Amino acid sequence: VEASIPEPLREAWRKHSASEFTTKDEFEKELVRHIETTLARSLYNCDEHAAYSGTALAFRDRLIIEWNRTQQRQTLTDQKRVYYLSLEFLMGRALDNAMLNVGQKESARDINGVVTNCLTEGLKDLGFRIEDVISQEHDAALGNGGLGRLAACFLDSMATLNYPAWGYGLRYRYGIFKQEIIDGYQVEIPDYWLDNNPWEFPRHEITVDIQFYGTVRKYQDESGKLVHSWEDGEIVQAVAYDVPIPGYGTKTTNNLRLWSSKASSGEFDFQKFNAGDYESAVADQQRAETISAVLYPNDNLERGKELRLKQQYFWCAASLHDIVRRFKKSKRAWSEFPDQVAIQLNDTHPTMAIVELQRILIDIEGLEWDEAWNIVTKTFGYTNHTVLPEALEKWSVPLFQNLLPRHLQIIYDINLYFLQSVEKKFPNDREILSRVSIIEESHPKMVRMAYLAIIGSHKVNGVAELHSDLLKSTLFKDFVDIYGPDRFMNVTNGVTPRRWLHQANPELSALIAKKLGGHEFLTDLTLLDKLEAFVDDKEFRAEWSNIKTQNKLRLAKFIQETTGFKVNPTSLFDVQVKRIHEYKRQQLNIFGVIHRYLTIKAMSAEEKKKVVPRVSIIGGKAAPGYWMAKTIIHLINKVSSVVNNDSDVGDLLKVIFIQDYNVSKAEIICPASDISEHISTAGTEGSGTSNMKFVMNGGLIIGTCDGANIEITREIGESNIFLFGNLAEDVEELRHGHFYGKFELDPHLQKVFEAIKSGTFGDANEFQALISSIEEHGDYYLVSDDFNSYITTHEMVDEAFKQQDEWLAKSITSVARMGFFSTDRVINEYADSIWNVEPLVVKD
Ligand code: CBF
Repeated sequence: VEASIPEPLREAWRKHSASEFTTKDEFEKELVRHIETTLARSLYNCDEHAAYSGTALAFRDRLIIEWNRTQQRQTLTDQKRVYYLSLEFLMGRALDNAMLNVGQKESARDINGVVTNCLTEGLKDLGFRIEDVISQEHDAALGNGGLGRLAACFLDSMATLNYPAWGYGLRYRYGIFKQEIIDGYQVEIPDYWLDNNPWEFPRHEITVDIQFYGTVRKYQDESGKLVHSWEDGEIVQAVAYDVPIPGYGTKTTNNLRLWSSKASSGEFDFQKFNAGDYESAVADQQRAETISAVLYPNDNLERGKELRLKQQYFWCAASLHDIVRRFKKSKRAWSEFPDQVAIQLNDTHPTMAIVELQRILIDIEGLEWDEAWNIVTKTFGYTNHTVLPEALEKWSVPLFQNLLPRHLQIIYDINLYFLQSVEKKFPNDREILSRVSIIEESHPKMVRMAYLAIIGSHKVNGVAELHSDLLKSTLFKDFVDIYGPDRFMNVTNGVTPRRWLHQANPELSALIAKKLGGHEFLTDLTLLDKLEAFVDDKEFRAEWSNIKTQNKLRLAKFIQETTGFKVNPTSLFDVQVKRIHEYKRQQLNIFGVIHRYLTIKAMSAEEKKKVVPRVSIIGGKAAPGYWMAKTIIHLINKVSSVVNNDSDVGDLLKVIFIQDYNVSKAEIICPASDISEHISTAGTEGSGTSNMKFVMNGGLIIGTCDGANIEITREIGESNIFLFGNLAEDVEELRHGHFYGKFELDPHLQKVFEAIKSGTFGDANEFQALISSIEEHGDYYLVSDDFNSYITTHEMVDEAFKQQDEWLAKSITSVARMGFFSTDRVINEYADSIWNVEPLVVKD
């Protein structure tokens, strides 16, 4: 193709094509140009935010070139591509990450923290500090928590490893709400994040019409073939917005395509407008735009709302249309579709894509059912992230019938053929049919999306060993019997070391690079194991310890600025940051804090001298309708104001609630923890990924035998982690005992409850439901059962922290053994065992 373009033309393009900045002058020129022309600002009114926008625009001009080239390369080679369908991409900030990934920030900070780089220097010449400029960026928060952040880490690794891969998601106008704490209560503020977003490219020419409602007309065509025609209803338009995803240390820049909804009939109804009916003239437009307006703020909790199903179908149908269009350009036979296309379903949210592909193949492309279904099942893979029953998606059949009538028919057919095959395999087992049916025979009937996802995929994976084992032995047991064990597998999660080590903790990354002779560990994390040779090196330990102190100082400063509380950075920083959920047990944490507070209050002055000062830091959002989670936040904030103002306690204990925890705050928090808490009831957490981020940054962890804590323990060694609590295999028995045996509250917890009930932390009625869920209603999350082991393990943490030398050895050893937890390893596993896709290596 290149050869078909005359050389002078190519030469002219090459000459003027944007390339990396090599001098600060080049960058300054572009920065000033963007500030003065694109942003219409000047020397006199260029604030930090304008400097950020100018930098982002100047930098993104460079990014686009590689992005275009990557797309051309992928089209030309026509290799198999991966499409990652996720309703959530929790990206965080883009500028810092993009600069690091394309190497324009590499020399930004040397080991002593001295900054030498053309972007940094250029900004300085114009009166700005790069750190301040970077921190102007609004987080792209199109996700709730672990699931969305995992998708973002996957995009980074797929690009870094040169896989031809696209992400597909929704372009929400409002991301996850902003959390404010007012009088100790969570208040939700809308997160409108799209003003001046330099990272997205509207593709107004790429639109897809998406149909809803209507009816299905059945008739025979001239050849006698039965035709299903989906007619009438409502059409909404999907418009593509593209976001470049640069890989680290490679020219590959992949694409994330987000769909936005718009009325298909143009701006608004002119007939109504001319008749003076202004309100209803815009009503259709507004209704259409509502589809992509807001991210549902529930994590591990499904509510069965029609708008959510609309979002899911809208996004799946637009993405499938795009994928099929791209495939059809290659003029290959349909049977080759699975050789060219792998689609990964991030949870059951995109399960409608299975049904949509079957519909396209049989209703539009005219394939026979079996041929089409064979293509579908070879194309899809499904990742399950949780065993929690409240998170499993089910849609009511009447709602489905109304919104997507043709799809419901197809689901019924899929189910029929599936149940016929089950009946053949287990002719004497009638019960299994109702257990595995996609349709639950309840009132109303429900469509079980996880079952549809399993039946329509060739591989189903869990996200950590215990989680995958539990799926096979409980939730999906029947399906293992039906399909055999090969369809089910485990791929333990990871995180990208680029953002979570190099970007979040540049000093530690630089120190590691100094020891290992370069930054290669960022693309081969197993190289970290070489650090173990330096565990006893005194100078190295001192540097390691100094970096932790600096990071703690940075967090202490942030805490003072945002909460007004002053914390002593020599204290033990104990962190739990994640979504607030009963199964994650922030209530256990705060009860433990109250126990510590009561213990200190009862101490003599002499005894107090032996106490290891502690700062308990907790952060996370509760789903707006999750009342118990909000009660936990309220209690944490009440305890914080009592403890932090108690002069008897002083610096021995401080309790901090971090408001509006998000990705950019995590980047400050993770490097600063001494110990972090991953304390879910055993068997409830899919994997957890913040556990990995903390250990990668030299923090130790206290945790239950749950999720990826188990593999972390296996990798770093039992002596480097503080495990406590009951095991998953005992949970059912214990729960049974709470109802049918004698339930005895742990005596220490009893004292904690007495303090709360006596009003030590304000109006006791506010916390009554939280207490009675444990005392009276069965303690489903085993808070009481695990309390004693939790507080005694914390005592061990205190003792261990006193031995700073040993603590440092644990910290270094743990980091050295974290090589397994890079998403690069994870993506390679998906590529080999699910997608069957090869990287597209780029030559210079
Ligand atoms: O696999 C990524 C994460 O997904 C969840 O957040 C989810 O299902 N929403 C799980 O709860 C996490 O355990 C898991 O790490």
